[in-house]
Amino acid sequence: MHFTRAIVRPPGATFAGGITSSGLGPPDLTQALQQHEAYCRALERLGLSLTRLPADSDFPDSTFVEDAAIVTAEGAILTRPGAASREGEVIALGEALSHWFSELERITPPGTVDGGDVCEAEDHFFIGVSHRTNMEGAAQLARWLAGRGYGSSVIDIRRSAGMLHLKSGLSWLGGRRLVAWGELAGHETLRGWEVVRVPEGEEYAANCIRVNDAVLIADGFPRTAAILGDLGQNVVALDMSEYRKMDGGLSCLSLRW
Ligand code: CIR
Repeated sequence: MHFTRAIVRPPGATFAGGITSSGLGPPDLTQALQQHEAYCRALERLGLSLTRLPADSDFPDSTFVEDAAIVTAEGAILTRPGAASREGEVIALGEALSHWFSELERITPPGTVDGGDVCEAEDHFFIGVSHRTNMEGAAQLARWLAGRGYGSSVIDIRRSAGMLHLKSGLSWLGGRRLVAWGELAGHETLRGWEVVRVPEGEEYAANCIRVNDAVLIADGFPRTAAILGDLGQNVVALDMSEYRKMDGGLSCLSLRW
């Protein structure tokens, strides 16, 4: 789909108090804000109009807007994030999205879904069951998608070490092409898709986003950038160091449609 809009939200003063397992140390807020601005400018250069929500220090992880909603060409649904500290993030996203989507459904208890577990690939969605997204949430989302003409399949990543969300290890590059790392690249659910493997040691680069005629990837992963470049992709590399410290990737910093 051709993207024209995105919602973003910079990190707030409590950013370093968010959930993380990275062991990379605390993020530097000034640097994180600079990286956020560069990310926003890259989206704008690709033709997107941004809605910039104000930072909210009540929710340290609220810069990761992708987790609170799923937006498709056929409508949007609010999630119910799997981490208790993040549940309230949905309120601001719901308000913002209601300007464009009049009928906003939501994932309801006992279902939980983090948007980071939902990988859109044209008319098909891969839904990760993770420590954030449960079976019930995945089933609710699959039903909602089916009602809008989308297919879906579930991939259980609960035993995949180091993978917070499905999209930590899987991204869509357009057409039938995906990029993935590790065991996920060979997962039976991806049979029939062309899966580009991220080289060992560059796993973090598997979380990339195709935005119109470009692919945004994290800076510092030259082998992945070269592979994508050889495939004819217009690669734009962005410094994500401070978000990586908080287990965040490129995709989670925006909701795009
Ligand atoms: C969290 O653990 O929820 C945040 N610190 C990171 C969320 C990253 N979101 C994403 O990959 N979609």
